[in-house]
Amino acid sequence: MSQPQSSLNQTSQAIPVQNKTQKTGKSLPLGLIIKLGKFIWSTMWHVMMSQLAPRNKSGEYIRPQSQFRNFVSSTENSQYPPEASRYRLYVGLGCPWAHRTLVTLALKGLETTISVSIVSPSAAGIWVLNEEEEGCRTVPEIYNLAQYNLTQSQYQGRCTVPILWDTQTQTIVNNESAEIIVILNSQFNQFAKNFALDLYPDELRESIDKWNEKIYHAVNNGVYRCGFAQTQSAYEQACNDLFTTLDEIDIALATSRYLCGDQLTLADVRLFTTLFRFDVVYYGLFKCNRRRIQDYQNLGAYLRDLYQLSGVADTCDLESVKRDYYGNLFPLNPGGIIPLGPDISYLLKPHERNH
Ligand SMILES: N[C@@H](CCC(=O)N[C@@H](CS)C(=O)NCC(=O)O)C(=O)O
Repeated sequence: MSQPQSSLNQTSQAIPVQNKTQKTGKSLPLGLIIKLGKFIWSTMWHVMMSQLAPRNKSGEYIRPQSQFRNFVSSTENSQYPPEASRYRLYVGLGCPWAHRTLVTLALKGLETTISVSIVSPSAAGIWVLNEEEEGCRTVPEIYNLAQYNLTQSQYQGRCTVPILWDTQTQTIVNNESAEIIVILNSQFNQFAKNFALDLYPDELRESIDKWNEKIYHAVNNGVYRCGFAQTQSAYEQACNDLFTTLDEIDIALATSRYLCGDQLTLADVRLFTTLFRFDVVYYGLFKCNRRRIQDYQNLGAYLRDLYQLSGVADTCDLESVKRDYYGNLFPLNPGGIIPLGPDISYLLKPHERNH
């Protein structure tokens, strides 16, 4: 019986680089090029990740704290009283944290009270405005202006979105999405179309806070802990935490329409923006590929339910999510090729969660 020809022989004959090396001696051997490439690539990756994704000694990603933490309130002498057309949100459409603020804005019906400026990531990985505003062209310039107006000093931290901006004092009120959505839920009711909708009611706060705590660590930030892990063990820990928590949520959703019962809350808003991105970018790019959300019986239908709530689908921009994650936002895809899929039309299928 004739043996198949050795693939090694075939390869060495087929690779012109090696032949050229032998003939001219000018190019490096292929093996060396690959080794050198891997070394440079992995060194650069560690340098970039150490800037982009701070980590602890075990290689686990640690998210920096947001620094502007003021509140809009109608109390006497409030520096930031609720007013129509005074505040503005800076958001990137790819960003899940910024997306929380857009969903809350839509659910409350505050689109005509608070304006929205959309920013996009530049090739250098900073958020850039579509047009000059407040004399600024980039989000770092917005942060510097705010810091200068508050303390006459230069801003030192991360320049993240979302930002709740006060056009009157030209400062940042708050840059923490978890707090901005609490502000939007409660402080602008006099202007809100859906003023009676309370996404953070007193009687559910304990349950909402409990879910938020668990879901932030294991899911919202958990997908980043997977994607930005810098050691195998840090990745495995994050991935196990993520899927254990998704399984737990799936079980809870078997007997409850939303996380805290029949009523939609901020806990659902916070989970939704991560779930929307899950099968699209986290599953592949961040290596969260044990299971897709659409394959969970309850979580899959729950995602469809939230997506179909009035105004929510309009806040979801699939193309921006793919473009930002696979393109300029993270150095995880050096070739810059953006996948064609997935098709998310299944999000419009009946969810039957209201029975
Ligand atoms: N804690 C912040 C995190 C926001 C955040 O990390 N945003 C990302 C975009 S998805 C960002 O702007 N990153 C830019 C940077 O870190 O320089 C929040 O929830 O508001």
